[in-house]
Amino acid sequence: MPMTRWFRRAAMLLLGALALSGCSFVGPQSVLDPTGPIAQAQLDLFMWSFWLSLIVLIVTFSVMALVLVRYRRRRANPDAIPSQFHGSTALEIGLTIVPVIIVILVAVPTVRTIFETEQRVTPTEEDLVVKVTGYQWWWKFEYPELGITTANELHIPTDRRVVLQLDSADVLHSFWVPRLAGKRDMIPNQDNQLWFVATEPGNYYGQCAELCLGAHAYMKFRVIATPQEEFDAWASTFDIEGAQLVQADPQVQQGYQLFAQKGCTTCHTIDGYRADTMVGTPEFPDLTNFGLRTTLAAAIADNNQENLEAWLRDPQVMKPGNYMPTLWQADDPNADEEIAAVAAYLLSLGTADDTEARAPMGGN
Ligand code: HEC
Ligand SMILES: [Cu+2]
Repeated sequence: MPMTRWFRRAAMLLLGALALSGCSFVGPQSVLDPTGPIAQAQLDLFMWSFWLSLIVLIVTFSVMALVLVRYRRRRANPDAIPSQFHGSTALEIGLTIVPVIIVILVAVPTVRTIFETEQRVTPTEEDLVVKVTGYQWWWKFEYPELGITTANELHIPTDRRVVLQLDSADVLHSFWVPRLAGKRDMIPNQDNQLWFVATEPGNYYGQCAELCLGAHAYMKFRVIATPQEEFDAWASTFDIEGAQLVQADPQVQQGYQLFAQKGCTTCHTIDGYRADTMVGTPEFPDLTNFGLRTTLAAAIADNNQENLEAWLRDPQVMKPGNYMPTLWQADDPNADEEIAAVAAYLLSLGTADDTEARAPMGGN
């Protein structure tokens, strides 16, 4: 029955439209919702080419529709041939010049934007320089002027130019925060640069944009832009004299002990607390002030007691393929209690006040 077929077609169209409308244009990783000059310039260029293409499309399709209707075969005189204009010099010149003009209209702003946004800059004292290193599958952020090393959450001040030095410790990665700037490759032993300005405070979502094997899809990060004073307050929490404070709470104390006993210190640093076996720069996420982090394991989950416990019990469940081992046997009778204590300790980092005891140096 043709009627039902039409109904089905209409329903399919409606569903398609609904699905499309589900793709929000202003999600947390949308290039259509830029903040700051770089992302804005890139969007402007995109919109310019988009409208230009739309005009070309409308003109071309209108001419096509006109020709189809006007010169269609007519019943009254089926063999009639429309008047021919082969060899029309005016038309040929026109059809050559118009595309050239269109190419110029696209090329000039494109080249200009590339020079404006991709140009290498020499950082001045006004700028904030951050060294970013990509690892399989997390990010190290170092602030050379502030002596801070952290992971997966890049704090920056608003309205100030941030100059990133991009590097990779292993394979190719790509640094991408769609709302702040376009992608930039991170290549081992090649010093790439990216700069941007966040003009609004916010929590910007980032993502590795270069297939880097295993847990690539889980290699996310956050850029947390706050006014300069808040940024300074965050940075000052890293002024740790000798060792990070440990809260007096017995569970936190237990977690602190276990952190060394379970061997976490062979890989992870907490300021003033690292195993002697660890040499050179840490190749694993620095956990100093971890309690101030909002996310966990390269921004794949919220940082809270429940998720941290799940992570510690078996990191492979939450983030398949990553390089952190499980440190508790499945049948360990103390696992629940110990994991809860370590999670509580990690969440307390950076939140203790100065009246609490400083942790002794070194692991066990
Ligand atoms: C063999 C080295 C190794 C050991 C030992 C190890 N980890 Fe990890 N850890 C890693 C790696 C690698 C990652 C990064 C995983 C990822 O996100 O891809 C990680 C990530 C983490 C994270 C998330 C970091 C972040 O920036 O979000 C936490 C928390 C953590 N480990 C805690 C621990 C604790 C607690 C222990 C001891 C029970 C421990 N780790 C033992 C290698 C190790
Ligand atoms: Cu990557």
